[in-house]
Amino acid sequence: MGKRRAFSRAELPATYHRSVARVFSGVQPSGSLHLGNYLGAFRQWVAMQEEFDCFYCVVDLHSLTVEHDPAELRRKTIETAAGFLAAGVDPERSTLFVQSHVHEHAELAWLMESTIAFGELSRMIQFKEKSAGKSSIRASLFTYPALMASDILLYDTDRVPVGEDQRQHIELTRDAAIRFNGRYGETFVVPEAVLARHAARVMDLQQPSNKMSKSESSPQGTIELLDPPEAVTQKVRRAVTDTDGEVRYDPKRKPGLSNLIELMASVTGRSIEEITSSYSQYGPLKADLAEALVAALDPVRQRYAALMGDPDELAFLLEQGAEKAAGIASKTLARAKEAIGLLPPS
Ligand code: ATP
Ligand code: LTN
Repeated sequence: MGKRRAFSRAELPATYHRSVARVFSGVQPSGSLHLGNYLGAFRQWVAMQEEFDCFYCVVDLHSLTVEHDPAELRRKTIETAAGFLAAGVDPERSTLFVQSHVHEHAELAWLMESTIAFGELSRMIQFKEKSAGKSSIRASLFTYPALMASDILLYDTDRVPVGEDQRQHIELTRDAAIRFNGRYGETFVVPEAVLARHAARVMDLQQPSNKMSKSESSPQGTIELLDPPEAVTQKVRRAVTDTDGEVRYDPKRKPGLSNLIELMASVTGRSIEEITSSYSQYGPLKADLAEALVAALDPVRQRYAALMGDPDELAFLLEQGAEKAAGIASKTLARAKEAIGLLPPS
């Protein structure tokens, strides 16, 4: 075990000098953005820009963990970045960048793999779900949480806004940071997950026991961020509910209806109680929900179209973002390499 060393003030994690908390989050460019990404993640990202120093990342290296097509990955990376901006991320206030443009992510991931145990990785639910029934599983799917820990720790992150499905990965990141700091001296800020109050886990509208997801969901069960109003309305109208006809929030017994109620609460800001007491039938609830979703998603769709019409501007923003991100990441990586015992170059 390495000898503990005290850091001079200049070397301490940046949080010790900061008055504003730092936020980091990421989305994979692995498919079309959907309502779960929007309500579970993006809306929090946008709200947090008001108060915090935010870093939002298209985590393209994570998309290499499952089968992929290179040309499609490049296209999705641009589309996902446009999706962040369309959802309201403001590049004047937040730093927006692509993970592979900042090489420190992959490098710190190796140090994280050397901090996290095989047993810990084996317990990750996402690994179990994504590897189930597959004949060929990439090694990176297994070590993925080490890369995610690296993403977060590189920026001395205090808060990580994510959907419920990522909670376990953030816990592992915290454990890794605490272990590293304990073994090698104070190096990383220990981050916290921030979950949306409602809709932290948006379910598939056709199979309400499954999470709405880019890669796994049914097309009719997934509302895409860019779905036109008619598609949104139709998908909500056809959402699977149950036959007892009572408007009641009960995720165990009435998963389909409870999902719709949660969506309504998330998109309108009304409480679950207020919603359940104002409807006695499913039809009107679905109609109002469709209308509220269309109103929320319409401006996003329009901004997206404008952004995709100006690829040079988007490329410029990503380049600027990567430069700023690298400035911070390189310092944290140097600190971590030195702490773990790697000889600094002379
Ligand atoms: P994939 O299916 O490829 O794993 P995904 O749809 O789960 O993709 P991610 O890129 O993994 O999306 O997640 C981006 C962000 O959106 C994360 O913060 C994640 O927690 C959140 N998120 C994803 N799906 C949902 C959902 N159904 N409900 C709430 N939040 C979600
Ligand atoms: N693993 C996440 C995406 C992700 C992320 C991150 C989220 C990669 N790195 C860092 C927050 C912080 C997912 O699959 N949703």
